[in-house]
Parts: sequence; C-alpha cells; structure tokens
Amino acid sequence: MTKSEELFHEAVTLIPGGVNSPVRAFGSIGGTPRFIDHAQGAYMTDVDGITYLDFIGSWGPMILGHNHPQILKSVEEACKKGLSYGAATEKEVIMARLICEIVPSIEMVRMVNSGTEAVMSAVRVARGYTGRNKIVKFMGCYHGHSDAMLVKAGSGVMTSGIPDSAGVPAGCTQDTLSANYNDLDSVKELFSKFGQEIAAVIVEPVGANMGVVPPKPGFLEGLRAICTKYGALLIFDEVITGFRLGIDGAQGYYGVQSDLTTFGKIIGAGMPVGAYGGRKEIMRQVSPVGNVYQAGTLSGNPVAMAAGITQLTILRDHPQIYRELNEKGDWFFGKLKKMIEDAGKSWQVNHVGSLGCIFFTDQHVTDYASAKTSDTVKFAEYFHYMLDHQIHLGPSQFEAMFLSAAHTKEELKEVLSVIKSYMNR
Ligand code: KE4
Repeated sequence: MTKSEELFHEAVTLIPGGVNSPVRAFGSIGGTPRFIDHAQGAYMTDVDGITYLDFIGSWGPMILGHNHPQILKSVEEACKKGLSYGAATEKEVIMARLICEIVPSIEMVRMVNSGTEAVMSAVRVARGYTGRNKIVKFMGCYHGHSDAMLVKAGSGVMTSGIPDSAGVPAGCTQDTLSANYNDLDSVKELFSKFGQEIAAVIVEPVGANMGVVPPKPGFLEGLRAICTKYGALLIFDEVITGFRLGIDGAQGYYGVQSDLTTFGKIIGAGMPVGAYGGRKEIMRQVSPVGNVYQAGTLSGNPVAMAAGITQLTILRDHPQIYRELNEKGDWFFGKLKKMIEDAGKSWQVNHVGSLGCIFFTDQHVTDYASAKTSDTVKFAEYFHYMLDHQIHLGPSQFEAMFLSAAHTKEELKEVLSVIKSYMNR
C-alpha cells in the first residue's frame, strides 16, 4: 500500500469522502488521490516521494508557481508579527489600494475568505442596492456553494431555480434563473419576462468550471448592454480570471466593465482570500456604512494579505509575466490542438491565455450542453496515463489546466510528447 493509499483509507473515516473539497477525491476519474507533501515552482511531491509537474496550481492561485521566494518571505515576516488581530491593519489598506488602482471598475472593495463568500456577498449587495430579488446565472458556471448559486443546471430557461443540492430549500433558489452560456437570446427571454425583478446577472467571463469555455464575440458586451438597459447589475465572477488573463483580468482582456466583481485564488497567492468590489455608490450599501450586512472574523487577515499583496505587486510591476504566460498558453494549446488534429482525433481544445483543457468530444464546446457531451471515461483514462507519467492534471473533465510562470517551454514540450504517446499507444 502506498502512503497516499494508507492516508486515504484513514481519511475517508474522518472526513467526508476523505477530502476537504469534493473534486480532490478523484470521484469522477477513480483511483487514489495523491496526498501532497510539498511543492516548489511548477512541481508538487506526494507523500510517497513522487514528484509531478503540476497543472492544478491550487486551482488558480499559483500563477507564479509554488513557494515563490518573495511571497514566502513576506508570509514568514507577517507571521512573526502575529497571525490575526481582529482589528484593522495597514496591509488591508494596501491590498484595497492595489485592487482599486489595478481594476478600473473598482472604487471600493471588501476582503472575505473565499470565492464563495465573495459571490454570496456580491449577490446580497446587488439585491440590496437594486431592491430586486432575482439573479440570472448560466448553466455550467460555478460560483461557489452559497445556497442561491446551487441551482440545478439544465433546469431550463424561464423556470425558477431548482436546488442542485440537498439541504437547500426551494425558497433559496426560487429567485435564481438559469440561462445558457454564450446565448444572449436566453438572457433576453428572461429579461422580457422578469426584467424589473432582476437584480443582477452573474457570469464567469470565461467559463472555467465546465472545462474552459471562452465567451463568444459579443456575448459579454451583450450582457453589459442588457443589464444597463434594465437597471440590473452585471457581476463578473473573476475568481479564476481575475489577475489571470492580465493584470486587470477578464474585464481588461475583453474591454467590458462589470458593476461588481468577485475575486479569489490569485489575490491570496494560496492563502484563504476572497474579495468583492465595485463603484462606491454600490459598495457603500455594505455594513457598517450601509444596510447590507456582511462580516468575517478572518477577513483581511494580515498573513493572507501579505501573501496576496506580494503576488499582486509582482504581477503589476512585471507586465512581461502576462505577455510570456499568455504566449506560452497560446503556443502550448495551439500545438496540442494541431497534434490532436494530425492524429486524426476529433477531440476539442479550448483555451484563453494560460487556461485551457481538452474535451473528449467531437462537438465544439461553447456551453454546458456541448461540454456535457464529453466522454468522461476517456478523460479518466487520459488523466491516469498523464499521472502515471508524473503529470498531475485537475481530476475532472470539467476543470481547467492552469499554466504558471514557473512552467518552462521544455517541460511543456515534454507534456506534449506524453500526450502524443497517449494518442499513439
Ligand atoms: P472558493 O469558495 O472555492 O474559494 O471559490 C468558489 C468559486 C467561485 N467562482 C469561481 C469562478 C470558481 O471557480 C470558484 C471555485 N473554483 C473551484 C475550481 N473550479 C475550486 C476547486 C474546489 O472546489 O475544490
């Protein structure tokens, strides 16, 4: 028995599914999750001493690679000053100033502890600000596990949301409406019926939780126009795309400004951090100045802020990091796409910058329905072949590969040759 197997065997008796977040359990692909002991740069090493080239990157935060020396140093220094005070600190001002300086649509921001918390809070602010209750989300987009967001995908347009999880009362999702990603008509249909009742539209500007699904040209611009027309707020959930596609995220990359934006992952550099922000007139609704309540014991935690401030400052001050990262992503996913075509396979490759994935389907993947045509058994076979070659992908067809500044072209060439060997085996 490997140490990972031993640990997993015990973990399942102590933790639901043996993991503290479901996707880590390898449920959709089978096998034993690798228990990680340490990570450095583009690599992580499991408890059996096996080292993997890592494409999970903690699901996004590790854009500079694991254990960046400057980030590690800032965390060590912050720890020596105390782990948490429950009082205001200078680091929170520095972080807020950074985000407001970098993201054009943000004049005021509140720190929280996760992407879920950021989305839950942003939705509440949108409802408080507009005095409306309904929220439009898109099938296949994931916005964390707050009740209102756990709506049965495919529950169809025009119907009130049906809970997609036990323990969520129908009342919590009745005001959540589902539309089809990349389909503006499905959004217009909802607004034609519920227009003045809709507080906000929330969207992943690049879908990255159904695999990677880029917005079609005009989709984000169309959402912007519809929200403006009906007085609803446009919420960009940039928990993944924020500071990933460029220093100013998807709104900079696509040139579309949201009214509220949620962040996570990169802004914490691996520490538990989320944030939501927008124009002052909206954010002033938030307690203690406004009447939308939101709070958190560890919000703005000084150690977490130290990590996030260092990572964002490095990214802001070195724009070549994004040029190189996005070029690397275009090169890698471009090569991958051509290699698959040359092998006569009909699989699909979607990517935006350093985010991408293979879909094991012959259909172009532009939304939830087409993503779901993927052969997840095939993905599981591919995943384990790569893992056996010490390449650790995200353990689900419906996740993204995350490239980092630490991945070299040589390593990516090796990954391409392993995928080629998989196709030719
Ligand atoms: P967290 O609460 O997990 O920090 O963030 C929720 C969230 C919100 N919005 C978007 C666009 C997200 O992608 C996420 C979380 N992302 C997943 C990865 N697809 C987290 C991985 C996991 O659940 O373990």
